[in-house]
Amino acid sequence: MPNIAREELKPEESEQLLLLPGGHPPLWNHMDSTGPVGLQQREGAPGCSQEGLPCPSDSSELVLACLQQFKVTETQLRQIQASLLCSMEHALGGQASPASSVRMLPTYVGSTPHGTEQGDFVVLELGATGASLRVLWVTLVGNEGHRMEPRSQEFVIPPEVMLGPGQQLFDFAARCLSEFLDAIPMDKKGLQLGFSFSFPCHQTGLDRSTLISWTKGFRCSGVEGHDVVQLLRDAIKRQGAYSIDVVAVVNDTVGTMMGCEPGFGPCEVGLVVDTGTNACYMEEARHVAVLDEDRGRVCVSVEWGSFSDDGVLGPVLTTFDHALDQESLNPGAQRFEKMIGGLYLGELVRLVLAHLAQQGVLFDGCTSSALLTHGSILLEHVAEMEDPLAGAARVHAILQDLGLSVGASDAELVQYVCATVLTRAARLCAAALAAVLSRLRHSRELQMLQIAVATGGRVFERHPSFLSILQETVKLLAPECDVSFIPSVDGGGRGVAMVTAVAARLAAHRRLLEETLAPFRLNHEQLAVVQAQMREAMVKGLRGEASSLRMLPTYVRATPDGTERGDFLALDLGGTNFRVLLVCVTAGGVKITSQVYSIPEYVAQGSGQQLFDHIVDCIVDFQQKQGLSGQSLPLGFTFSFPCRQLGLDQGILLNWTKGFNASDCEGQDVVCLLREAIRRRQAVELNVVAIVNDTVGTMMSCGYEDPRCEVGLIVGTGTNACYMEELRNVAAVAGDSGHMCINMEWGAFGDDGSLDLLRTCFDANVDQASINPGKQSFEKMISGMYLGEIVRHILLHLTSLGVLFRGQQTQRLQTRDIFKTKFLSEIESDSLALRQVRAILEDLGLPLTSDDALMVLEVCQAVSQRAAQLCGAGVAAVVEKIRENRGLEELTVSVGVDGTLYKLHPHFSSLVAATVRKLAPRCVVTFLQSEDGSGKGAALVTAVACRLAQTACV
Ligand code: 0WK
Ligand code: BGC
Ligand code: BGC
Repeated sequence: MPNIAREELKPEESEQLLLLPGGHPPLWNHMDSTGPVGLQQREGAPGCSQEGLPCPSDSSELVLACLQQFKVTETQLRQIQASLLCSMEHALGGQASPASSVRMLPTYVGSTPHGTEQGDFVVLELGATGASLRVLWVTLVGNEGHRMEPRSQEFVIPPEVMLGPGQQLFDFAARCLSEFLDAIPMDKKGLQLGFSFSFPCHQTGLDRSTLISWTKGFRCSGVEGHDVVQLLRDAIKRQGAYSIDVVAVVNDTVGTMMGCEPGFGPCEVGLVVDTGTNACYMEEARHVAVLDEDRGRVCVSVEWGSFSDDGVLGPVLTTFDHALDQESLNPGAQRFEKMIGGLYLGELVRLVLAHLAQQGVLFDGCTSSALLTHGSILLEHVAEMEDPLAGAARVHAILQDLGLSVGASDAELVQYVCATVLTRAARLCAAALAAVLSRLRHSRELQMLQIAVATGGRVFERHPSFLSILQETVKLLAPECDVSFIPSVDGGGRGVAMVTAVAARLAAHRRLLEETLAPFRLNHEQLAVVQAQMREAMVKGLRGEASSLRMLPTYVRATPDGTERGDFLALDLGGTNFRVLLVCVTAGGVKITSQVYSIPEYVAQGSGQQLFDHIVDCIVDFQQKQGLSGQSLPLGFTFSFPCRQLGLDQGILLNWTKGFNASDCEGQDVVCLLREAIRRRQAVELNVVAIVNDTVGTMMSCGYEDPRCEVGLIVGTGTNACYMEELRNVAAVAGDSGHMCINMEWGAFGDDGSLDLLRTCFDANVDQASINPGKQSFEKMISGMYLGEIVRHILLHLTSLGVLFRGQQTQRLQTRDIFKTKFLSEIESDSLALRQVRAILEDLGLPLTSDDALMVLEVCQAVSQRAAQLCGAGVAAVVEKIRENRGLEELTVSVGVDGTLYKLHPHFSSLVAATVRKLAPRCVVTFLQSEDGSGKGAALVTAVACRLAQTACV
């Protein structure tokens, strides 16, 4: 090798040169003052620039000047490392990054392989190795099994396919797939394919990936901006030879990382230097802004090929790099890749050789059309020529094939050029890798990082010096990282199969999830049937015929007209809380003072006497606190259970619901039970004037503000509705004019089996476990007391299928009522990120992954959506009945609503309204959320009764 006189270099430069790692001869040491040994005087030849061949000393200057450009100093490498690291963190933060930045693309690969993956997978590799694609059949045998060698076949991609219409490229790929599979003597049913697509893509799932831009030698039309998995699926369908399920798309760096030999791993960085170059690594998910994750890691494809921060790259870009870029398919793009990728190294060498030949330094100043032809020197040529042993001979052979006559010193100089270009590529790649390693150490808050890097690509395979220079330079730039480089054994095919296995498992889980939730996804037809069945049951119930809807007259004939006045006591029993209220109705409005009291389960399920004595105790306590003791105010009793009312103050309890089961009450007049309890508690005067259902109380309470409010709806612990029916339609009450508020008790809708088509096994589980099996069917599909339990049973089922929580059934999840309905409202709230969903579930002691959290969210959404839609179908039946009762083309009506589920669930109310709009398009329905609960309504009913009683006395 020629050597260059030392005095030419700046002190720090010479110092650095000497430091060149790995014992590789520093480029210039061999250059003596006379320049490369071979640069002696040369005679003219055709195509040669005879005149003014440089004298030996000039030619070494020329060589030095030419190759000097490829020298990247340690300072420059550190600047590139720092700028690349900055660009990585910028892109991770989700800040819009200029095209010249790295892309940091999440790959949806959340864990390195845990070796349990098993099965046969087809892998299609496109783009990693330039003008060829490879198909592999990979058999994964899990931890135990003996490793099976993948079968593979390589297909050369014709240039016109690499530059033609995208459909042609994908059809070509599908044809290669079939040709490969035709030769495989295996069972080819249920084939699952992993697509290794080595180009920058925005992934939105393991099997959804949109191509950002072509790189390397590809530029097919109609693909950028499209989902390449769909394009492949369409091509396979067009090919029609095999039904192949494309379950995962993977960047080649990810395949390389995932294919890391178990004994060495896990590798958490994948580095590819083949035609192109790129790396991926396992980043902390919380640092990837586009993912709303706070736990675990996710593999990020850096796409450092697009790094070209002019500030730091400008100084190292040579005239040859600019020339290469100008003649490339994508000028201005992938500048960093074009200094490292195997597709470009050969071209850089060609450009340098052509330049040196034209300068008369090489080949006697002779060039050849082949030497001047783009792409005539390939990566493998550089590898062969650079080979320290056989290289010189190969130089002669290869360059003679290019029509050049190679002098003795030419060969050495050519090898020099190859080594120079390659060394720079390796050092730049090292700077980039050092940036990734620094990022990893930083994101894991480690002093020292010990890491395994999986390497893949023909530059590694063919240029052994590439790895050693890379290693040395990484040690220089990232001394706090202890890096072991693990060559990938099969170019990442196995790694892609690993990801495919994980994707296949997740896809199978998703299918099982969809199958499980499908019965909860009610379509318009099904909801219209529910509406029609409810309508029919309403009519039958009003006629007193057998119906699951009791349609109980409430003896409330009018909504308030605003003339009500006075102070009233009100009780509100049957919801989440038992409340005692003082309601003062004045011209200026209604003032409410209330106190919440609990009804312990042992009281709710104890004796009736105990329950009503507890109620009177609360009233007395309230009166004392409000200074009302001894006053006998008219009292309105909101009793939220099915009662057959014989009058405003007579209500026979038909059956308990919602977890109440006090004895000796069913079949009794609950007003009497209350009065007896009052009597038992001497010295208490209470005038029970009215008993109302909470739906009626809610309708009245909202009707006080909006006279069009003629429907009351409760969706809380239980569910029910009432509405103002034409008296003529109420068989149980005499009279043909005027209205009567009907308590539908729609909770029992379907108890006659009319909802069985919609009932799922999970509904049956919940019903079986309830204290009133076979009762309140509609309620048990809608209301807050049951939705959490339905979700819990679905989660148990999915866990038993291995879809959730890795199939581990936990004691907690088998505990009744452990999954509160309020969790649905919390989990489904838009403001909650998945991580908070996970926090709720972890509090339940559920060991879950982020996929689990996502699935639990979908289960909650399916259960609450069905509940809201069924509720909407019920309201649609009611408002349509009122519209038809009044023979109106269009009805404008308001619905007073109360209940924790309706009020707190983030989407329930809007889903109900949307369902009503679809099923009752001729009704304009306004939903009024009751602010004061039905206690106020009960007081207003009492006030109306008192007003009517007074006018009756007058
Ligand atoms: C508040 C009403 C009450 C009704 C309750 C229903 O004042 O009468 O029973 O809403 O909602 P829950 O408390 O069952 O969620
Ligand atoms: C692509 C990367 C790929 C790399 C190595 C680059 O051109 O943009 O996605 O990983 O080549 O094949
Ligand atoms: C009761 C109804 C009540 C509803 C809402 C149901 O369980 O049967 O009377 O209106 O819950 O609280």
